[in-house]
Amino acid sequence: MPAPTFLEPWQLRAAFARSLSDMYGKEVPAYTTLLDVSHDVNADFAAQHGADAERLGSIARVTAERHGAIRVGTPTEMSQVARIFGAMGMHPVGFYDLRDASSSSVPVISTAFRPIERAELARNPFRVFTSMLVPADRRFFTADLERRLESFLAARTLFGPELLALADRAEAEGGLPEDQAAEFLRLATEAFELSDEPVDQAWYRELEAVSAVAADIGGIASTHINHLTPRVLDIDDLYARMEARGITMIDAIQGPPRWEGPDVLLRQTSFRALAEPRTFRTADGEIVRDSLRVRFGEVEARGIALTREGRAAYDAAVIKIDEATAAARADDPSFSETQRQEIARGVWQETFPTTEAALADRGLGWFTYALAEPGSVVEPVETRAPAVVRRPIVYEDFLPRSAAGIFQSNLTSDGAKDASQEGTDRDADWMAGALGRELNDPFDLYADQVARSLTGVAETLGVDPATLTTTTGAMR
Ligand code: OOG
Ligand code: NI
Repeated sequence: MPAPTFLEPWQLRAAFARSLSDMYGKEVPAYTTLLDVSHDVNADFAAQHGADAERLGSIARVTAERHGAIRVGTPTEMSQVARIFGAMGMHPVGFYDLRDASSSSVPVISTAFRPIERAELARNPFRVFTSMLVPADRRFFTADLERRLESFLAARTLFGPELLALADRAEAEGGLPEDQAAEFLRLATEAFELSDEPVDQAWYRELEAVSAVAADIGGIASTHINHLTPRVLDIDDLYARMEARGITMIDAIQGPPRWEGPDVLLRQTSFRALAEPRTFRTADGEIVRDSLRVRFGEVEARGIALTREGRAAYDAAVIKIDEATAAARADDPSFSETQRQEIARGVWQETFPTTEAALADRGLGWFTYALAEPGSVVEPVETRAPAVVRRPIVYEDFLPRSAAGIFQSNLTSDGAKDASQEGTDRDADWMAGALGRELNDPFDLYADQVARSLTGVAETLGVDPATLTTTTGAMR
């Protein structure tokens, strides 16, 4: 008998992303439509733009690329999620506080699990945006509701001991033999299926009055994948094609506007949550059929990762757009999304340069440097050393404001938020404590990638890395 194959973390990650996608496609048929349309958009874009289309990732990577979103209730559940994703070579990156980023009631803080090494990202970039409830936050929950919520959450088991034991083994041993890998993947996928256990109607509705997100997380005894997001190379084209198919998208594309310069960070949009049949247990113990709108379809286009300076410019631009939009809306009640996009494009033109070279020169975007391979198609770069090519780093993370927009646009109600109450402090250190692991800073990861690329090239050429960056020579 041949020795059983051993699956490494990246193989577990790739297999899990596929398995989750298959499961979600069966549960949410509109997701399959979204995948079909995404494929068409990417194929057409690649045909039109040739090698340029692959500047921010090979077609193979982009086609397979997904991010998922999940939501849990407690630090214990969060640390278990970290073990399961740890087995797949996915590490927590970034801290997002959505409590303030949204005008609706979104009482969660989040991180994203993803591969952090360049080579690992290239093998499979699967990432999962993971949110956890903050029941102690008095703006959302009274002391009494917090106590009942905590006891409900403490009584449930989202991830069984067998799944966690396999996860720990995979992490300790750098993978799993084939048969155990299959079992691990089966159990991990099952943990994120929608349960048909009856939902306690009174409990669910009580939480929903406070926050639809709180009800989704703490109103049921299981969890589920909330959405699975494919990546497209032209999100405006995708938006138009989905609407043409009769699928109503949310009003706006979140994030940067469409414009003539390089795409930065992340643009996202979604279709509204669908009513899915669910069973409920009423207060008299009767089982009734009803529906819940919790899961939706999201799609995204990724651009160049921004440095801290670039990100500050982005954040300032977003505030400017908001202020200009609010002023215009006050003057004209029929102010439209198209007009908002025009304002946004104007602000973008004032904020960001229209070329990659200028983004690099001004220290706004992250780029890696490599030796040009003889005979390869060298993209135009303006580094000092003629043999060196500069490539943009794709943004691998999320945007708190867009995430809040995605949450918010899919809520059935705004819920209730008492702004007069003091919020509960939660920060990256607190999240690291809940996870029981180091929380990576996204900026550090990008900076590291740049530094390593520069050192590698400089060593080969026998020069100082600072001479390799931009025409102005500034090393960022
Ligand atoms: C997460 C919403 C945020 C994104 O892509 O920004 C998100 C959720 O709905 O659980 O997925
Ligand atoms: Ni998402």
